[in-house]
Amino acid sequence: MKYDHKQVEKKWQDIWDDAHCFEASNNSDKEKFYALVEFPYPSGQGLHVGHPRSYTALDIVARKKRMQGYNVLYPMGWDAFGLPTENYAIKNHVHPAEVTKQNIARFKSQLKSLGLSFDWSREVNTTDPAYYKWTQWIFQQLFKKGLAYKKEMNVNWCTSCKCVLANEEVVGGTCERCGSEVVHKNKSQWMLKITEYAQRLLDDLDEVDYIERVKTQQRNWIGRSTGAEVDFTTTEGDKLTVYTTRPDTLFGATYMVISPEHPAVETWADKLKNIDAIRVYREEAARKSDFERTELNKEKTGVRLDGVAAINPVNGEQIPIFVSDYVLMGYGTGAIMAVPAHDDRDWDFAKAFDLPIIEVIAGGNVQEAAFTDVETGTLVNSDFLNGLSVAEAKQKIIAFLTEKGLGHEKVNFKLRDWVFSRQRYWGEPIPLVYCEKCGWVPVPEDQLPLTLPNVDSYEPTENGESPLAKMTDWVNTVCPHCGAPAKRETDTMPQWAGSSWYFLRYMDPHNENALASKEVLEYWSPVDWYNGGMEHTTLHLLYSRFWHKFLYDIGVVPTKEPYAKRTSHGMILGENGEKMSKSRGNVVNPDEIVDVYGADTMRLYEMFIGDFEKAAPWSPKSIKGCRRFLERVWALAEKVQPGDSYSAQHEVLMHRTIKKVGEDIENLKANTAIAALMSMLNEFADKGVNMAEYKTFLALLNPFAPHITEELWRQIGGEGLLSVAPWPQYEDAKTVEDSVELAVQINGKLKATVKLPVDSDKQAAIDAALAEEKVQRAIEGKEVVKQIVVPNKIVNLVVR
Ligand code: ANZ
Ligand code: ZN
Repeated sequence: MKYDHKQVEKKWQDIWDDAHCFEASNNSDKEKFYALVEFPYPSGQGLHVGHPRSYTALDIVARKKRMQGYNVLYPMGWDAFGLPTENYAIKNHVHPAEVTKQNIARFKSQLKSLGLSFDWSREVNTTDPAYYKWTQWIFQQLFKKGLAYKKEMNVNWCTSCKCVLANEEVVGGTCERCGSEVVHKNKSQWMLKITEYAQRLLDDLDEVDYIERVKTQQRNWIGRSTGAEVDFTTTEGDKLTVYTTRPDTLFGATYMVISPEHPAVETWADKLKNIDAIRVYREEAARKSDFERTELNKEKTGVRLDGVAAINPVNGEQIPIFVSDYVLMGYGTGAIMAVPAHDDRDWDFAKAFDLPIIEVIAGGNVQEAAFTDVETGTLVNSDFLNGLSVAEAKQKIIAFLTEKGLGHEKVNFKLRDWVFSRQRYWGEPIPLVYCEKCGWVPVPEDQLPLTLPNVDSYEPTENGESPLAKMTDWVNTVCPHCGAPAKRETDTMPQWAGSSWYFLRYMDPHNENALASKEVLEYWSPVDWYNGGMEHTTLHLLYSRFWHKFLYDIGVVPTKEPYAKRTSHGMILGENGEKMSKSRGNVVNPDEIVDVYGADTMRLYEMFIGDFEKAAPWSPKSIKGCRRFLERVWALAEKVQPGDSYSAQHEVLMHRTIKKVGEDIENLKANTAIAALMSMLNEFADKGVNMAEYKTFLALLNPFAPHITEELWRQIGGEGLLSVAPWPQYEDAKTVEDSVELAVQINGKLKATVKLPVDSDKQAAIDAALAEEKVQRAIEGKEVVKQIVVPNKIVNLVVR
């Protein structure tokens, strides 16, 4: 019989479905194992060959754990709110809900065709009102605890999406999603106080098993730094406060810079002779992204304030104040003391504006020290700090400032609060009502979900208001508090809302009374293993840790951290080594691969493609190799000899391979596991295979190629479903060979081989060699002048 993947794969997918064999139980005596992959955004393009890399890797883990007797939860769902769907809906005049439905149907059938062992009975969809009821509920809890607030602020505005973006969504000054220019705009926005959790988000990284680069990226993003806030007085008699990580360099501060948006500018407007020039400069700055503004080697620009100056608090010197775009309003206090001798940006600026430069630290590479935290050197030109080390000087100056009431120690974080509103239609409505008398009031809990109204047009408005604002029937309501006329919030939540807690819903997806029941949360928490893209490290991964910590604080979830372990996969690139994209014409459609070669080949190939953590280019040639391997596995079934225990010749191979494949799966080294299975197959093809051996082989291969192994298992009379059969066991002692073959050479030429116990001594090896008939014939009549033994490998006899 020929291997017909189409027939085999469909058949087993149906059988697994009917048997419900991948459904997890919320009521089980087994040990639980919760494996999670990032649920996809169901785009109109369908599944990308990149998706299955992550899904297959954890599918292999999930399948093995199931065979090992765990109660495994491996769920899948849809992160379905978002702009591409909305934009498509606008263009094609269909409701986004309809578009979403079609996209999900396509994605689901593609995923099913890959034989992934998801528990489809727990499928979630973030756009389902029964789901977003709880997203809204969590938002209301945040609001009630003062962690959601509305604020007029300078936001990133994508000129093409007509939508506010979080800092995380701006990449190199452009929109992460569409690549268009991002400008700054003042808008009133809902904000979530993730900054309140900054320290805990940082500290608790020590308690989780995340790969190092994920931890590092999160730490850098949270960006904790310690320094001081220092008050400078001005010639106006008021105070200008700066944040500095180097208060020790205070004597070297020869000018100050404030952000063009700093409120002091308008406070001093009457006094500033060049206020017009300053305002023009501010407008120019507003058009630039933070990224452009703070780039190290960009040309420094600015305007000197004509009419107001500052006074350095430690020496009473009057110093000029500038506005410059390299100082951002959103960090520290939006004002800095500039120390050109020891800060690169200040140095460039001082050179451009011909300002004094005073060295205050001698020795060591101080220029570099400011940026690398290698704070070496000794204080000079600094009065009472002279002669101190940087660390000592910091301590002393902070004590001095504190005592005089001029400043204090201060910890700062780079992390910003999370901009949580979008002026778009296709998102969760923010469940709040504005009443003139009572302010913002939550929609009563029994009225959740607050569903999206049906509108005729989802077009974003030119003035940046949500399309919902035009729906007056929906907007006008009464205050839940006092009954007076009131208005609904018309902004919706950002795409990151639904994904911030979805892993909790999988535990109890049909619960109508809670996001999940206490017992169930207790049983499944935390997620044991979460795999996802590196690009989500500072967005989704951080956001969901924040929400989870909040839910922990209000007693909803039982653990501080949502995920015990986090790994990340490399991207699958096009054949030419570039990122796959339509415009580059290098996109591979997974449907075609499954159609021509089958899902099992596709799975094997994606796992064999290279180190899981690294990017890998697509290679049609190795797909064929994977397919051939499966054909040989199929053909071998006809050659299996009877035998219900491992043969002596294969015993070590069996135990060793069981051990290796199991360990490799745990370490996401599917590629080397597959290589071990390939060499096992070669061994069988060479030397024969019995039933016990073949069964073990099929079990080991099953997580990688579940359909073909399930079919062969049935054909050879295996019991039940292989997918839930016990995982093969090994004995450590049997993984090592107890005898080895040594090559016997005469004058360097191979003449024979001898089998000896491992680590036999030199004499035993020589004796065994001399006992061989071929050897005796070769040395007959000659004199052995030298005997060389390489233990466990070679006996070489030199003869004359
Ligand atoms: C004086 C100084 C001397 C500084 C020196 C550095 C080196 P991190 O470590 O990233 O927290 N700074 C403060 N607020 C700023 C803002 N809003 N925009 C741009 N730069 C700002 O950086 C803190 C340092 O960045 C601060 O310490 C300040 O410059 C600058 F040899 O103050 B420093
Ligand atoms: Zn009211």
